[in-house]
Amino acid sequence: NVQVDTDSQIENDQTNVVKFRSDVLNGLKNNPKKLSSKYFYDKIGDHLFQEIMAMPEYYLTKCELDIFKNKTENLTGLIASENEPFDLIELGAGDAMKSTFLLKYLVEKGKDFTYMPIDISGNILSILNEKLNIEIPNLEITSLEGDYFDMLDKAASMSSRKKVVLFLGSNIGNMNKDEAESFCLELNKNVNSGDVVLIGFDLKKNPHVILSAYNDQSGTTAAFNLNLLSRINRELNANFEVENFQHYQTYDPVSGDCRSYLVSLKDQKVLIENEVISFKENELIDMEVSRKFSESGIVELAEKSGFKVVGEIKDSKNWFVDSVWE
Ligand code: AVI
Repeated sequence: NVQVDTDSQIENDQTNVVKFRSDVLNGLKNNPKKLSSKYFYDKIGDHLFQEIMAMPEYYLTKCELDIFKNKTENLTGLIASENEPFDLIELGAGDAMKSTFLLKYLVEKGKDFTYMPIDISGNILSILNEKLNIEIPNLEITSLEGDYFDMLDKAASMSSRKKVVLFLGSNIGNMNKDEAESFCLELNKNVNSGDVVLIGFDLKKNPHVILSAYNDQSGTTAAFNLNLLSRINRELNANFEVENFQHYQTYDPVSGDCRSYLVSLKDQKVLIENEVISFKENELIDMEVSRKFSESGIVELAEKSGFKVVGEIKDSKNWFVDSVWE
């Protein structure tokens, strides 16, 4: 059994590297050059993201934590008001720092539910499992390791109870408009009427507040972006000289798009395996979008993907919203 797991893990890693290589090479042949922020999260990237969440400028995590910690009763009223048993499925659960407050409350109130964290990382899931077993001994947990939609499918095949699906942290903001729409459409296909979806959105607000969250004094967001070049060096045998690139952040308060770029500081050539990629001085790599929403933008996204907004909870500053859809 162990052998089978190890073999399939190796196979998995190999498929991942092939996909990573082709995404990187295709993205760098684009005009403007582009890398996908989904690749920010290797071990070092995970660590840098933890540091970002702890920075004074990065308000998003604190706001959503305020909702889960201080508005738990409200939240429960929106997702589990009746006594019907349900599965609480969290997409990209990670360390479930915010949802743990909800889980504790639901168990205290004697709600009949199973927590189903979905994550691509089996390692993260086993750490989470251990942590929750200690913190909330009466919690029923079924961990699902893999792609969100494959695992939603698996969850549906395991039980026919009502589903409450959480997608927190403004992760939806890292998708462009089309990607967010197709993601929500796919989500819609994976739930039934009566099921509930709760999505965390970062709201438009004073543009200085938003820009500062991504243009921090400590340079952590810059390091987070530059780490992707180092990751490409490590995993794809490339030779980016990271000090020849500089982080540049923009925020457009009209569209709500907060974008990060890396600027090439000189004419340079980079070798990725046997391919040469040329950069002109000041040429950009488009790294990440973190979209900020208006209330009407959220309603529009819900309706375009076949959902209806049935409730919302904001943090005490009104900077972040957990929007509830059916
Ligand atoms: C994970 N995601 C919601 C973060 C965001 O705010 O877009 C990633 C991030 N990028 C820079 N800082 C944080």
